[in-house]
Amino acid sequence: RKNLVVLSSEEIELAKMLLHEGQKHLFDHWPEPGVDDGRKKSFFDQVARLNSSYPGGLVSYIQNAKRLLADSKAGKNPYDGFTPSVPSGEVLKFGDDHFIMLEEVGVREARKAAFVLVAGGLGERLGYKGIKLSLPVETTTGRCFIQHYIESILTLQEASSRQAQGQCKAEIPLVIMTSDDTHSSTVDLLESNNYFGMKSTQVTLLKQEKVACLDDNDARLALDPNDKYKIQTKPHGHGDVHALLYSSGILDVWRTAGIKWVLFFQDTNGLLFKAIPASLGVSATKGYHVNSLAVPRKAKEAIGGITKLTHTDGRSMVINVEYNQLDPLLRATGHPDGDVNCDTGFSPFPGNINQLILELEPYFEELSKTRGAISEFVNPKYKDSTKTSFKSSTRLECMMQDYPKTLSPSARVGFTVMDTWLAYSPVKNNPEDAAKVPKGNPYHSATSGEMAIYRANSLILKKAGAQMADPITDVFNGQEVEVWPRITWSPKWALTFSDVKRKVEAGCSVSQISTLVINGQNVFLDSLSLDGTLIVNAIDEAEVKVTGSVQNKGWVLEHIDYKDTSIPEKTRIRGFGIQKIEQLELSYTEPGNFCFKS
Ligand code: UGB
Repeated sequence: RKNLVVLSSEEIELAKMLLHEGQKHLFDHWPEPGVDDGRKKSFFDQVARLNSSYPGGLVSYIQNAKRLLADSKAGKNPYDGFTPSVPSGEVLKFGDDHFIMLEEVGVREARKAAFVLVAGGLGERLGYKGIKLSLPVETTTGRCFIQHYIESILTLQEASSRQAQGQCKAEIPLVIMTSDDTHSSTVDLLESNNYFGMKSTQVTLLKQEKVACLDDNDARLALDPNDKYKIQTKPHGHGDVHALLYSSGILDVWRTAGIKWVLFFQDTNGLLFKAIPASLGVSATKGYHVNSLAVPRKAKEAIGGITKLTHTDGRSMVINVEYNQLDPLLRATGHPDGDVNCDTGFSPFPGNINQLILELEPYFEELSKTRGAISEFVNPKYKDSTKTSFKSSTRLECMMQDYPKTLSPSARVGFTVMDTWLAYSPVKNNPEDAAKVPKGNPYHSATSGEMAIYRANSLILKKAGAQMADPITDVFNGQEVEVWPRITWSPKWALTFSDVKRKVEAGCSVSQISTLVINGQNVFLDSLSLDGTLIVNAIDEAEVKVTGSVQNKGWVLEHIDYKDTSIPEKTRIRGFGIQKIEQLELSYTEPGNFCFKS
């Protein structure tokens, strides 16, 4: 007390709270009043921020930490008493009648949707220096992730408004959760590109705060090693998104505006929007309060598994169990081999891709009770088996997919499984780690992320009746991948399978060396034979039919080494660049009907 500067009443309350919660050490080194007063004030500014950004404030944080650290020390398993089993959900088959019906329902529902992108992570595993949203989804067009996401949402908005003729035009809101690590770069990227065509008022950025680090099992807050007036902080995880949405008041705004669905997604999955319409259709037709998108998952693959957990006391929930917990849980509950593939060649537990669709009303009701607090965990690295001290400070963490953990068993929690090739190909791993991934398991690298786009688009065209050449295999940055024709289209061209079918007429064929770029809403391919590179650009008011045979030397993939620092990082993390030798580029900038016949 003698060492305190002249404090405001709020600061005194904060100091008292810290002392009461066993944090006296934070002040032990403070010199007498008059020395470092400015820094002491900024210490309290930080404490006030940490206090207001955590549901229940720092008192709750410290108490939760004490409890979780004690459980961790005692080796308590969070899944004690729970038996895992394979839950049931919707398994969709791309392109069949049911899928097409669901896409139609999903597009209709989209006018009542809001999107939430969690983009506060730095992507340490990828090792890329910029924000991941700025990375190209593919390098044929160079369109980056945030551009692709925004254009997809805008297309959904248009399509949904068209379906609801006569009613007012939808404006789908987008929230982006950032962190100190990503906020300013995200703002710069959006502002310097005019929000990629979205109204700036449609986009809301919510910045998550980091949480205090913990030095020991008594949850004593850690001081920053470089600044004794600062508490060391680390990210709390993507689970923060729920508390932020709640505290920002935006959920209430959405309820008033008639929003019914909130769709959460991650920063680097270029395939995601191919799966959105049908999954939203599942939520609407099944009346799911929570719908987790999932893909078939190889046993032990580093993504969580959607699991039904039934407790001895009768509780049960359908929840994501992280891959490193699923295997031991299975072993402990009568499955001596743990997480293994079944006859299908995949684990029976579908893989969580962290894309959630929540119905707003029950979500809001739940958050009104919890204030968005999500079940947390702690992962201290102990110095030795006595578990009395840590190698370095730790902190509490939380994951957005743990939201259903607090729901009552009557909540309608389901999932939707889609083919991986259609729905999931994130960019998370750096080339060196990706090259070490066991054969047959996905690399989740920039290389595989880009190749997945070409494969999905090729397979979709094939399903629509085009004759697509088979892929070749090649090795980039030590990763063996299938190389399909480099097919890309802007979301405007096609969002659903029905869109593709309408625009690809009979008799089209594409050779393996080909590249096709479609930038335009009303471009129709009719008996097109492509062997080379074709780019078609058209304004919305131009209706263009492309037919005949297009042949040229095209664009080729050149191998490059990721260690070659003379090449931009965005390119070398893929292990290839594109050499543009020859192409046919068609551009239609005036309204009208056009036919190009080669
Ligand atoms: N993110 C934030 O916005 N804030 C944070 O503090 C941290 C992350 P990672 P992770 O798709 O394969 C998840 O780091 O957490 C954002 C699921 O938990 O890429 O290791 C970040 O910007 C796992 O079950 O993934 O694993 C990014 O957009 C599985 O589904 C997103 O959160 C796995 O993703 C995910 O962060 C997967």
